[in-house]
Amino acid sequence: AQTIKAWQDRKFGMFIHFGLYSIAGGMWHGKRVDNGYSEQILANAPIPAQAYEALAQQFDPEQFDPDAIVALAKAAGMKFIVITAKHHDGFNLFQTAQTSYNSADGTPYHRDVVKELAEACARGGLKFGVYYSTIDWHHPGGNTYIEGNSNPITPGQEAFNVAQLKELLSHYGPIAEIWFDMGKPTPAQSAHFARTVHALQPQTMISGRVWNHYGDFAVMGDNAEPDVGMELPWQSPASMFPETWGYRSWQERKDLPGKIRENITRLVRVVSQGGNYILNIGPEGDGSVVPYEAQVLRGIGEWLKRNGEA
Ligand code: FUL
Repeated sequence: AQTIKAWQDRKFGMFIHFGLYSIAGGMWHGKRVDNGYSEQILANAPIPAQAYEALAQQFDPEQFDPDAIVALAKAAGMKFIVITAKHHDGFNLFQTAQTSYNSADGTPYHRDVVKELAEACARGGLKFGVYYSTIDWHHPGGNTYIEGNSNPITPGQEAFNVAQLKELLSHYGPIAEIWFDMGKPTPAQSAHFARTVHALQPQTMISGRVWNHYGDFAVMGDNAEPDVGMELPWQSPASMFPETWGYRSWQERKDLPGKIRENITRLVRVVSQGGNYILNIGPEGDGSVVPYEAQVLRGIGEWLKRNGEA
């Protein structure tokens, strides 16, 4: 079982935002959607629910290579990976009995992405975690994207989430951390989610975005760092371009050396204050890692090696 110290000592990890939105890549009907994050394009475009769901029929990421992603994370000096098991759109990257809207049962890919990455992490010696949105724009009777990200969670949705949490904590080996995100649970709901996780895996670190003080670690705002000393273990979630976490085909990716330096600086600043730094990649719809993002990661890893880490 991991200790909190072991979690803190990992310091640097990879976040992966990947899902149906990666296929859209920040474009809808040939137009750039530039308001909001591209992983939330369903809400931002907005895209009619049925048209968005139809993206599942195009989900066939042949270039998604879990072992290569693990190797890349290791080359960067990262010690863990967290992937979006379910984002706000409600599409699942794992086989779940709760809905066929998942990569294994509802797409031509027919594969459990979470499982394959979990196994690759185990093979490569990295810790594995999942991002899990407690709101779900696909859930019947749940929150709709018109309402936004921070809505009450209906009792039906609470039950659905708890059933999925049981699956995630039972079928994928040790889950180092679960990155709950968004939604506006009641204290009883936050407690229910946390209890469900810890009943199955007491060592799993729960993110503060389960809310109501049920988290094991604090998550800073997106791309933010604390300005006061922290009591809880904490993590700073970072994207290379703050405009998005999910793949955006038209993102300008310039000044690679500057981007590498910027991320080394952020990493060192976060780690020197006792935090841990989770840096995101947003693979393309076919599962390939954006070359620029891979180069940034390799650049950080080279610097860490030259400076005696990793
Ligand atoms: C946010 C989410 O709403 C974003 O889409 C993204 O997942 C980020 C890491 O957390 O709050």
